[in-house]
Amino acid sequence: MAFWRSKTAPSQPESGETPPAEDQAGQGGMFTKFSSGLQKTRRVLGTDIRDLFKSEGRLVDEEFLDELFARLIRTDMGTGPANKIRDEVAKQYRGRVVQLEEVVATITTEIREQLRQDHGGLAKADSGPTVILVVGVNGSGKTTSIGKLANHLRSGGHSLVLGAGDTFRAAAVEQLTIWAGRIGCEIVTGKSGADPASVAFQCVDKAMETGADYAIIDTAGRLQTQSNLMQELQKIRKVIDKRLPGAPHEVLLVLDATAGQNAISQAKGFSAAAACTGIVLAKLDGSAKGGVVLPIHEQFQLPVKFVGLGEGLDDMAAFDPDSFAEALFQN
Ligand SMILES: Nc1nc2c(ncn2[C@@H]2O[C@H](COP(=O)(O)OP(=O)(O)OP(=O)(O)O)[C@@H](O)[C@H]2O)c(=O)[nH]1
Ligand SMILES: [Mg+2]
Repeated sequence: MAFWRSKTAPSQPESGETPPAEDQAGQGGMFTKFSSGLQKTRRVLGTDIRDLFKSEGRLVDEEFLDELFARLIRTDMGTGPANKIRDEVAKQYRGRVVQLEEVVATITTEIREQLRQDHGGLAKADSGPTVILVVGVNGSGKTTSIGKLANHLRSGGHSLVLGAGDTFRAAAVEQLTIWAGRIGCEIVTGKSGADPASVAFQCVDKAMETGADYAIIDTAGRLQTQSNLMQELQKIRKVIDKRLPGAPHEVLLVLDATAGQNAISQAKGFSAAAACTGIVLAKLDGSAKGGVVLPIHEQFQLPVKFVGLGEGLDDMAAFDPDSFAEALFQN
């Protein structure tokens, strides 16, 4: 799994299977991308932790451990993950004078361990189109993330159909139509106010008819507490499954990283109602609360599949725990 780099979408679909761009890009690119995306979080975490040390090192005692804990919490990683890091630092260094680098190395390893996940990549249907449903609260970054994901898949030579399932706002359909035009892929839209489930059905239908590799369906933003709208998601799922049994293969929950701990209550509601299979953490670049990846991972057992690192079509990366952990402390 690796960061993907921009490639202009071909005007004609490439014939045959080309490995996705993410498989072709190097680790170095991914690290750079993460590193710039995590600038704000790093500013909080890196600076704060550096402040704990004097040039001659620092004795690891209760006071130091408490100060370390308080600084970790500021990144919105929550008490569970921060306590585990505190305990690990205590276990290794209590009563010793340590240097900054030693503690940072321990924290990085601990974060990496906590984020270890088995399956970060996108699911793939055994046959027929892979259907991806994208859900989340208002403004979390759903439509933009779909644009980025579609661009990535298209750049890898895949054919796809987008479904403008947010029929609530005309601007939403317009936004996705512009992305589709730029990327060079099909889009299915419904009339304003049309049943989003019918747009989802038609999108899957179109993907099957045209032999597309992927169908990606946008939905209107909703709150996890709006039970009628959450039921609507269930209806969308049901209708998709009716057209293509077993679909959707992925239900991606887009969370706004700037929401920090609030993103957790969102994830709770959505993962129960919409049977989410993975998370896209958007706007990590604009957030000083990137530590929220840890509790999300800890509490939901849902893999963080992608992170949004800007507003452009190329500003997305497949989530990689190693790069994430290292980028948090890079100067
Ligand atoms: N900096 C930054 N901005 C982002 C990112 N992803 C989305 N945005 C911005 O966030 C705003 C909302 O993004 P949308 O994609 O429209 O969000 P949405 O979830 O589709 O919104 P609704 O359809 O209204 O619910 C836009 O201004 C995007 O440009 C990201 O990764 N980084
Ligand atoms: Mg939208």
